[in-house]
Amino acid sequence: TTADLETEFDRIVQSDQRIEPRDWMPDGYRKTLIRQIAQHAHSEIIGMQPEGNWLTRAPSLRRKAILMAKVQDEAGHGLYLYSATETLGVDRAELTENLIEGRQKYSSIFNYPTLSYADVGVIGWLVDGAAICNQVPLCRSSYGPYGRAMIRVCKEESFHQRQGFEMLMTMMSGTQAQREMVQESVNRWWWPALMMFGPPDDRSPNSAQSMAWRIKRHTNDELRQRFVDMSVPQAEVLGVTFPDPDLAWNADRGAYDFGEPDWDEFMQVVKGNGATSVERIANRRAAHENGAWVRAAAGAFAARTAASEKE
Ligand code: FAQ
Repeated sequence: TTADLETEFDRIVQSDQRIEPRDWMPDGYRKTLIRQIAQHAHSEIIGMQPEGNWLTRAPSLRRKAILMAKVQDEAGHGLYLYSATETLGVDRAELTENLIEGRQKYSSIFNYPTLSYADVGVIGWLVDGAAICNQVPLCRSSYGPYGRAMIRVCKEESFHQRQGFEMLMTMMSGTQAQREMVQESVNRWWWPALMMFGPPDDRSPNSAQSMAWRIKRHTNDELRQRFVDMSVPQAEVLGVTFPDPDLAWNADRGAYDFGEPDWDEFMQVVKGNGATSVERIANRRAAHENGAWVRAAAGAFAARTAASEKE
């Protein structure tokens, strides 16, 4: 009966075992996973654009090769995550339609422009840094295909974070103009990076249920705090500051106090009113439409191969 299936589902989740694609799961669990994993996949794919913007202007062959590899890794992450979503019974083509028609979200962070080359380093350091902070606990997510995908994704994101930090270290030991470029970029990205963790806990409608199902392991505010605590010492090593007058060590809490992100700005960006929201989707739509002939050719080839195997 359904009650027995639910009991078994709860037992698996509560004992920290994995739910696998063929296991019974509540509709709400399936829907939540499709929503979160698809949004995550879309973020990886849209997330290729801000840094991709600098591929043609990287200052050396070495920097260009590194950046190209990183952007390609993000494409790989998107494809893994679309595959993980497909195990829940949705089709990747449908997910792409949802993205380009604005029916599904992607991370707010990718709706900001990359105005200087320092942004490449700062995205690696702070954006990949925030992504790792959020995603390491997701390696223990209760849904097997998602948790397993996160393991490889996190390894690659760690490399991305280090390449960003290394690039910034190089710039910080360069000229005064380079140091200013890094600081200016940090000033623009700090608050949007904090927003990546989602709304504050008292305004996060999905957190409680996702935590009970062990899809999420920590609340948005817990992870945001962890990220701030991790980033401040790194900023000191680099020699940059964060644009937050309220940032201060709190010995009682053993953590940094920090200011409130602009949640109105966050809501506007999530609604599709970010500085580059329209451009990001237009680029994705154009890439999809320009790739139609590749999908048609691959489909025709697969059909012909299948037919000749039957003969
Ligand atoms: N942007 O109730 P909650 C990367 C939405 S890393 C846009 O708290 P939840 C790597 C949320 O969907 C970035 N929307 O939601 C990379 C919900 O709306 P809905 C991707 C946001 O799901 C680096 C509503 O607000 N990482 O790509 C955001 O429990 C460099 C209420 O929020 C992931 O997706 C936001 N920041 O918690 C690539 C990680 N925050 O769906 C290239 C996996 C919230 O009900 C270059 N996802 N919303 O219509 C998660 O951990 C969670 O989904 C959260 C949100 C924490 C993002």
